[in-house]
Amino acid sequence: MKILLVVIVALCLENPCYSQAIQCTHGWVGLNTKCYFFSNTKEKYTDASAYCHAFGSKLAEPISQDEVHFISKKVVERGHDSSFYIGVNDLFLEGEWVYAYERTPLKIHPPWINGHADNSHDEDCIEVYSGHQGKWADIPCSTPLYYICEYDYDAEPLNLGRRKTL
Ligand SMILES: [Ca+2]
Ligand SMILES: [Ca+2]
Repeated sequence: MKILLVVIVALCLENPCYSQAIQCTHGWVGLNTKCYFFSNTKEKYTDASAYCHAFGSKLAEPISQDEVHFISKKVVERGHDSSFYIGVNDLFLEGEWVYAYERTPLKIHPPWINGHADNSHDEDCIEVYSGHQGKWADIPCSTPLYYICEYDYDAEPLNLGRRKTL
């Protein structure tokens, strides 16, 4: 038993230990139990959301600072002037930012570029913007942007047909 443990530790030192890592679909990147897709095409918000759903995922709904930082870091890596949608909006009640799928208030403090959302042109969606260290701004939902999908490896599959009647 002791020898086995030593071997496992040795393998983990030699290569990153993947025993806890999750297997994401090719082209997706993982953080903890979630897998993320950063799109290469731009869509308006509703179409971006539909694309995520088509892949059994949803627009990213960061629920921890870890996830907020991870998303920001990846967006910054994409380079200058890249903006991405996530699944956060205040479409239903101005100034009340909620997760689009979960329909619950934000569990994190939004990293607004200017400290707050300004709703300057009826802006009810979020852009995560590479030009400001991946911080957030509110933006009209009709703007074509890149988008970030996520699925949780450990969670139940998304119930994307829940609005239909049986
Ligand atoms: Ca708004
Ligand atoms: Ca704004």
